[in-house]
Amino acid sequence: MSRNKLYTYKGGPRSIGILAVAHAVNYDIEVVETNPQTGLSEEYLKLNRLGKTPTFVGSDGTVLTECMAIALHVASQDSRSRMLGFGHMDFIKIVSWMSLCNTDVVKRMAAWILPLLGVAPYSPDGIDQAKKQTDQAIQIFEDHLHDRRYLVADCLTLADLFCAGLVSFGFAKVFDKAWRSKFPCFTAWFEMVTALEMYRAVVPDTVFVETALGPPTVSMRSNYTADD
Ligand SMILES: N[C@@H](CCC(=O)N[C@@H](CS)C(=O)NCC(=O)O)C(=O)O
Repeated sequence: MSRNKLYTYKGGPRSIGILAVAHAVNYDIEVVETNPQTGLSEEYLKLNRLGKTPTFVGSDGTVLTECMAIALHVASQDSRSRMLGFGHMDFIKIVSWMSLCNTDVVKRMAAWILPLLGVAPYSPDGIDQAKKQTDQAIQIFEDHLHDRRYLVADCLTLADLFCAGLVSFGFAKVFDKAWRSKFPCFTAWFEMVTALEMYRAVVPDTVFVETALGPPTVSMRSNYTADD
C-alpha cells in the first residue's frame, strides 16, 4: 500500500507544522523533496497547478493543496488528540491564528526578508516599512501571549506548531537579539514550541539569528532556496 506523501522542500516553513502534528498524532507521511526554486515536474504541476508547495497526496489518493487544509486534515487523524482543541470554538480560534500567520505575518516577513536575500527588489525604505508592518502583526501575538502559554486553550494545539513553523523563517533571518527583546512573550512561546520533541523531530536545531541580515550580496542570491 502506498504511503501518505507531502511534497515540500527541506525546512519549508509551511510544512513544519504539518510534519510536527503528524508526528504528534502518529500519522505516517513520507516527505517528497519538491522545491519550486529548483524546478517542478509536469506530474507535480498536475497536483498543484500554481506550482507551489506543500501538496499532500494521501494513501487513498486524496490530493490536498493549501498548507492550512493539509495541517487540519493531518491533525484530525487522531480523534483523541487535543491538537484541534477541546471544542468548536477552540477549533475556530486555531484556524484564525493559522490564517493570520499564513497570510499577513508571512507576507510582511517576506517583504522584509526576501529583498535582503537578493530575490526581491531592495530599497531601504521598503525594508523599513516591512519591518514596521511585521512588528505590527507580531504585536498581536505578543499581546495575546502576555498572560498565556499557548495560542488557544490551555494546551498545545496545531495553532502553536503551525505558527511556530511559519515564523521560524523570521527567527532564522531577521528576528535578532535586539528584535527579540521587544517581543519577549512571543519569543518565549517560540522557544517553548521549538523545544518540544514533536517539533524537534522535524527541525532538530532551530536557528536564532544573532544579528539580522543586512542588505543583499551576490553570494546570498545564489544560495537562496526558500520562497514566500
Ligand atoms: N496558499 C499556499 C501558498 C503556498 C506557497 O506560497 N508556498 C511557497 C513555499 S513556502 C511556494 O511554493 N512558493 C513558490 C512560488 O510562489 O512560486 C498555502 O498556504 O499553502
